[in-house]
Amino acid sequence: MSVLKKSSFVVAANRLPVRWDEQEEEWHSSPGGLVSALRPNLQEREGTWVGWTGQPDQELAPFEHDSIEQHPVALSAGDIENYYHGFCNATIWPLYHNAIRTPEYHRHWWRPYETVNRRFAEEIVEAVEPDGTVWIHDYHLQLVPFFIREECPDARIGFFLHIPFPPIELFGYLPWRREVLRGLLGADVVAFQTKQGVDNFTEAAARFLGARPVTDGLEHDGRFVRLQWSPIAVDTGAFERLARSSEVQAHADSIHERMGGRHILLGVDRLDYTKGIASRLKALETFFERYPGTASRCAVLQIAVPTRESVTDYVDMRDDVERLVGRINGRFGRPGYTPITYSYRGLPAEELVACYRAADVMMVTPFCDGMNLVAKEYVASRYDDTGVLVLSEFAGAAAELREALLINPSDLDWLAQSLDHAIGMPQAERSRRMAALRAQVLEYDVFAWSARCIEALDGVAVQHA
Ligand code: ADQ
Repeated sequence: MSVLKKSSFVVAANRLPVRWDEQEEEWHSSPGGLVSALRPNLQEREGTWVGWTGQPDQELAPFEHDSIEQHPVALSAGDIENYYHGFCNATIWPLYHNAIRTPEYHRHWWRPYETVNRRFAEEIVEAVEPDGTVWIHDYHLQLVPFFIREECPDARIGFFLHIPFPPIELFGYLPWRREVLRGLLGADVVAFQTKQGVDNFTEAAARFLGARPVTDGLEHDGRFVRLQWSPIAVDTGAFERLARSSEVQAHADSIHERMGGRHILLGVDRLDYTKGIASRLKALETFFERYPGTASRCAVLQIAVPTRESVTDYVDMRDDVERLVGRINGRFGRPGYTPITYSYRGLPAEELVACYRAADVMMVTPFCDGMNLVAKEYVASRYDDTGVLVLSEFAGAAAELREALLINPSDLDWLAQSLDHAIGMPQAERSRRMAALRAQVLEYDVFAWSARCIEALDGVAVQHA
């Protein structure tokens, strides 16, 4: 474990913000709002990012990319199986998403989760100055704050959970609930996407660990842990710039043309069971049945990004989604008209924004979602106050995007009716709603989000002084 230099600011996440390009044999930056939001801080403070490269058994020395020190953590094939696919994605992911799928509890997943979290903590301790700042991201690394605190009592430690923190009735099932809570409470600041997350965590920590709720946080083990509600956001300016570019405009026009000039209803999701894609398709079937006048003027574009393809639940879900698309197209299609165009792939940013520009209606209908950035990206791309966002009440984003057409994704009739409403919405109402949504994502973008989180962490220095 050779470290080039100690850093005063370390970010840790399961993945490094780079990926290896096999063909070009070089590292590329992964796209994403989180990296762009943190880049200025990381560069200014000569920061380090600790994470996994995405490849098994890759022992790499730290290296620099994009003016950020990259500090790889090696994971074996067994770690990937048990820590990542097992505990992270088959225990925590379903449990924290309201147990939409039944979480599995296995000791042979838990132990590797602990071991890998310890390894991350060791790498972080190697990388950070004793009184430096560490910002840990997401459910893969919930034990890391405690492990770092043991070694580095003067470090300022922040943790941000990107997914929901579940209600106590669900969290209580976790056989290792005390260990997870103790892990998180090693941080100085624990932040969540929604106020509900803060409330659920407070209740769980009080009940299962005896932590004492106080103003803005908890007292535990003689320490104050600040709890924060900081909804993540998008790089609104970057989306708007892309949306205004002539290439994207031209691409959006060509999508419109390909869809026969019809109104376009768009869905863009990772193909995950939390996102409610099958339910959305069933609601679209109802829409085509009940509102034939409106529906015949519409075409649906559903783009699903491949994800977790080795997991049975995800393979089954893909089959379900493709069967539903086939059924709807069989029932409502006719020569020259395919109601649903379905694509199973990730898109480059320009194509994604062209889809946002082409779409008259954006459908974001998860059963449960920490935030949902697609909803905010769509709004950021509608610089001319056009378009309608149909949004699930169960996305974290619904707390801020109140002028969307809010729906319950299980209520297929309501969703179908909302699609009809969205298409028929008078221009004035459409612009008023979108202008209000845009004001929200303009004022509170990903830079405001990271500044808010880092400010809370910097504030901790005063406590330690
Ligand atoms: P995700 O579950 O991955 O993230 P989401 O917030 O929707 O969900 O982010 C998806 C990202 O992938 C978006 O930036 C989107 O542009 C991109 N994407 C989706 N489909 C794509 C496609 N076909 N091609 C290219 N890109 C595509 C988790 C939580 C969320 C939380 C985020 C951030 O589950 O609730 O909002 O972290 O905290």
